[in-house]
Amino acid sequence: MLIRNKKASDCTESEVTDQSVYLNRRQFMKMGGGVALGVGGVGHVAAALQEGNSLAPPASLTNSFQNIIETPYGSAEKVAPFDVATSYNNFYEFGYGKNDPKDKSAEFKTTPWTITVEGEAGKTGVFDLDDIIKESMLEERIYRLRCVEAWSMVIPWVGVSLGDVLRRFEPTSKAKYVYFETLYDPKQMPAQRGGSFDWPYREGLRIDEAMNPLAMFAVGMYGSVLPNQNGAPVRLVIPWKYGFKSIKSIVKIRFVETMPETTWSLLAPSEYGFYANVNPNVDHPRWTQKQERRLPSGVLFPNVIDTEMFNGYSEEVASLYAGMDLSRFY
Ligand SMILES: Nc1nc2c(c(=O)[nH]1)N[C@H]1C(S)=C(S)[C@@H](COP(=O)(O)O)O[C@H]1N2
Ligand SMILES: [Mo]
Repeated sequence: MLIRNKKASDCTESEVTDQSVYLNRRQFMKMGGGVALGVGGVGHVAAALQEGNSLAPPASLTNSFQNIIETPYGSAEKVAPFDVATSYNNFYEFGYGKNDPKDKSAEFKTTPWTITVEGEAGKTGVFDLDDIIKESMLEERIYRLRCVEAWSMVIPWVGVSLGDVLRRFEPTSKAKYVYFETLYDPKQMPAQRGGSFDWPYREGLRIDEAMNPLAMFAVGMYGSVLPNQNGAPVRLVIPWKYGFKSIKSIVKIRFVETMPETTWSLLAPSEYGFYANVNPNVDHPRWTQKQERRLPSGVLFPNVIDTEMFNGYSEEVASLYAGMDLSRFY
């Protein structure tokens, strides 16, 4: 995003998708999973879902993925087609182009996967991801994802509340922030072999932000496991913040007393802050944040909409920032 900011006109034709694919997954499921749907267009949805579902969860989680709980989150939203959500990505470890993550992550190995938990917590150590997840019921939550580059999409995530996971490690009263790190493995992640990034990718949240019920520890999307390009096997989804806070392929969680350094704020502190709350009233120094391209969009169908404060989640999160000057703490 530091490198280039796509304009609406830069979109590829493949992103211009038939209106029918906007059909919400739950509406689709309620209509009978495709059985009774011979009409034109709906097949696209079935195909997208099948493609999404072709990624099998590990055996230990098969049962969890077969019993995903529906939640009220985003039930009225029009979900992005699976193809768009999995081919227009930011995952700089695999390259800076929007197609690079999909094209270059096919061989990425995500099992087994462990997460190291450190710092101000009662329970620290190395934990197997399957063991962390097995203890909770998986939920589906449909959230808007708003990138700082001024595009957005609606994605049906599968996962659990981040707070529920973090509480199990018993953070101490000194845990004022929580820091996350992505895998560093230049053999598997080609862009880590060079470039201007100080790898690994790092992110962080204030502890009360992390404990907010909206914050998600996601292990899937579109009803099955995360595709590699979307941050397999586990990522954050923080829907009221710019997308770069939603760190992918997490291997480390550290509870800390002071605000941690984060990748984008280290690289360009005047452009990307620690908080990074979606805010139409605070422009990026090089472009406006008042509007966004809701994907899929393209030349014939730009689909530009107004950006909402906290990405439309004010009711849930505004109180976290009471009294703070959000133009200063951007
Ligand atoms: N490790 C890592 N996490 C990352 C990124 C990245 O480059 N590396 N990009 C971020 C950005 S800028 C966005 S917008 C989202 C994109 O998520 P998606 O590709 O699943 O839509 O992932 C975020 N998480
Ligand atoms: Mo982003």
